[in-house]
Amino acid sequence: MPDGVVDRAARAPSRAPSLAPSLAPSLASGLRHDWTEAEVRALMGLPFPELMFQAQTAHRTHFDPRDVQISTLLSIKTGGCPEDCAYCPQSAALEAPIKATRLMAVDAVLAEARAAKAAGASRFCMGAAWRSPKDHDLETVCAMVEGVKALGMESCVTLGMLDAAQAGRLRTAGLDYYNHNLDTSPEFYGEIITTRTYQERLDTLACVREAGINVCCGGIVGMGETIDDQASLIATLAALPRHPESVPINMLVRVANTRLAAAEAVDPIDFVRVIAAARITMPASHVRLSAGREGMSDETQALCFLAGANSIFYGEKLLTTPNPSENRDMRLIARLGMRPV
Ligand code: SAM
Ligand code: DTB
Ligand code: SF4
Repeated sequence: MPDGVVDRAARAPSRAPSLAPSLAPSLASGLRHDWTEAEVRALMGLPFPELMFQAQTAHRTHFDPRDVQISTLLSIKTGGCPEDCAYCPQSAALEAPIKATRLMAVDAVLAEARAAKAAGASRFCMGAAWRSPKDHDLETVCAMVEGVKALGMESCVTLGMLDAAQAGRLRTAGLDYYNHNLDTSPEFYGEIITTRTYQERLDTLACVREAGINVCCGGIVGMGETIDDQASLIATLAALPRHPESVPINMLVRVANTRLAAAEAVDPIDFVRVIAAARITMPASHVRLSAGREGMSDETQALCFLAGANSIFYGEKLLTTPNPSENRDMRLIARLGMRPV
């Protein structure tokens, strides 16, 4: 076994997560919800040309392969988070935590949204470093959602765990997407986060779904997980009662001070394989090439698009870490003969 690869057999077995029984798989869509980890693992092990062929075939059945959906992120409440996610620079558990800020004012957020729209973004995503939102903060976020909608942009928020009433409140405000990631496989999850369970994540996703909000849910590659874990994450996402409309695949940004600051770098080709597996198993979903692009070559990003990624985070900052400049992204999209949507 190569250095840095964790032996799953050596880990304690974890409880299989259960899905909300009220949400029956939608068979009418023709999409599969019964992908097994072994099947996804086999896909990821295909010769690269065959994997790319299957991914492109799946992509073209649902999308124009020239289109790249453009979302801009803003951290509306940074740092001081009570959770212990090993990858995250916003956890208060870090030895040298970043400075925590208060929730931004609505006007300041809308000024950023206007600038993002002018730069070419169609969706504005607002992130808060919370375990879950407090009611009075949720009201402020609802005002932000209403303001973003009034600009003619799609809205997305990621605020941590939600209950049914909170999800309903966001829906009433007009929220289009809620981002809440599974992050990794159920088996590896305990190595990364101890303050929130996998089942709690699935419960939040079920509340978002039942409220009628589109689901944005994906994970991170490069946290020391095995290829089996990567396949298990994709199989778990594809086994949700409805596929997330948006599937962000993040390459770990190794931030100083975090527990994963010294994680081994991901082989870009292996990363492309995960993108392709997401595309093949969730063919009607937008697959977002998310965090980690700043450290990627244009050629790696081009391979991700060929593997079926059709969305990016756009703008010079993600939440707290750098992202490629808008000029670099627009140059790349133009160079590939693709188009922002
Ligand atoms: N606090 C909320 C939560 O975790 O539910 C929302 C914000 S949180 C920063 C959103 C997602 O960003 C995480 O679930 C994780 O997948 C991703 N993320 C955070 N830090 C990252 C990093 N260093 N590299 C890659 N992805 C990261
Ligand atoms: C997602 O999957 N990736 C975004 C978004 N959803 C909220 C966040 C990436 C954060 C990267 C680290 C940072 O900038 O703090
Ligand atoms: Fe908090 Fe979200 Fe970061 Fe976890 S990922 S520490 S919940 S901000």
